[in-house]
Amino acid sequence: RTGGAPRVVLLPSAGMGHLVPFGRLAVALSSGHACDVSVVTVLPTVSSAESKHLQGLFDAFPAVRRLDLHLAPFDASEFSDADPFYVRYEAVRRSAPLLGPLLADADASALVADIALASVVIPVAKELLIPCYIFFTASATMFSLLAYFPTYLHSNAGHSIGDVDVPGVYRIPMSSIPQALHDPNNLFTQQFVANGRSLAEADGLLVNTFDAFEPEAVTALRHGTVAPGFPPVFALGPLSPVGFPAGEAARESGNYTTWLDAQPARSVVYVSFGSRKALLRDQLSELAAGLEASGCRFLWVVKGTVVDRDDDRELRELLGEVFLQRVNGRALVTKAWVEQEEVLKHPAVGLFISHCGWNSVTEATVSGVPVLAWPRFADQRVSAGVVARRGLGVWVERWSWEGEERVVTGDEIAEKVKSVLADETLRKNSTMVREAAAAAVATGGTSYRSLAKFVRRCST
Ligand code: BUP
Repeated sequence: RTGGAPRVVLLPSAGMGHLVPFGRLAVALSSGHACDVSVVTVLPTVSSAESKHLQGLFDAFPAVRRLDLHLAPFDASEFSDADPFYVRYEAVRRSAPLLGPLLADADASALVADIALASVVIPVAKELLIPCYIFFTASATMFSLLAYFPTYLHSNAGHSIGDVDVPGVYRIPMSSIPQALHDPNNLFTQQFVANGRSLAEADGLLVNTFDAFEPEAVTALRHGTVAPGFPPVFALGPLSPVGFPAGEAARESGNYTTWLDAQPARSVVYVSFGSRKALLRDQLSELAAGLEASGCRFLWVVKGTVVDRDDDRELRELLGEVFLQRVNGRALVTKAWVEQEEVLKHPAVGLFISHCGWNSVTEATVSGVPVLAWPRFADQRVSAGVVARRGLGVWVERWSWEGEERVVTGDEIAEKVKSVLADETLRKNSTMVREAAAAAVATGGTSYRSLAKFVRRCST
């Protein structure tokens, strides 16, 4: 090695929920801590949103290098029923041996890999004597579940999954355990367990959270209470939104910024269920009815299908021309990508109806916008629990999640939206969360120190 700045290679996996925080980490390390950063771009990308996001990152931050990894041929037919993202994780996992030459060429002093790839990537890095760090892009609470899950399964052998009491953290109710984990044969469960088992072999673990937001989980992970022999844990969030030039996204969605500028302060309900899952038709209609009946202004990012590349059905077909005309003016409904970090920072936005993807939660902590949590699948109920526990938002636990038949009615949604938007205590609490998030990343704050400590370790 030639010395100088640490050469850190970042290896994200698929899905905007993973790519976005990796991009933020790349910028924090490169611009904020003078590291020499490369980001592995796994080709082909899954969706146009991913390609655009990566291109935006490399264009805006030319110091961040791009390393292309072409996936090895992969027969996906055995996983025809699985979620396309889990299949993608599997494809990247099976291409892990191709990483060796890439890391050697980059003369990497550290690899930071996505949690979805942990168990296959750690051995590759070890063989090259490159320290391997694992970045968990969801909550520390979910991370603690992942770390404890292999032990739980062992002690629970022969029984179906129940509440999981994570040592040192708290009891995660059965109803909040991601749907896939109830099935031991699910592809995701197999990856989850393998990755959980491998964590002790990593050189360190990075989490996009901050101590004051998830004190139980961060402390228990750090102290090895969740699982023994744990490597150091760096809680370095909320990673700052990077703010690529919004150009194309803004054009595509009919210039939502201009519309927001024209709305009164804190009057707009921003609605987004993330980039991955569409609501079922019946629920979509009730949500539309509820938003309309609430009488509130709203900006709604609608998803029609699972992977946005295929997301070409017209809004009219999804929601009906008549609805769109009725709400025209007081609402902006779009199927295009919006720059959510900008939306949440806009003074007109007063409430965020969110699926509680972890990035959305961290962005809400940065902006201090109160959340009406409506988790839909995966780790989102665990995240909604954190949101409610810390007073960033409200979670109506009985509202349905994927796989449940019950449809939440428009009337119920309308009542809740009105009351939460008017809730002054909630607004005060969410402001306090915003202040705590800002303090964590400010010079000398807990997350600031964690990131600096991580960089020091990469330098040695
Ligand atoms: Br949709 C959408 N604009 O229009 P999450 C999302 N985002 O900027 P998810 C936009 O994508 P997983 C849009 O700000 C967040 O950073 C949003 O990540 C951004 O949820 C990211 O919130 C979405 O973690 O991913 O997409 O469901 O479930 O994998 O966490």
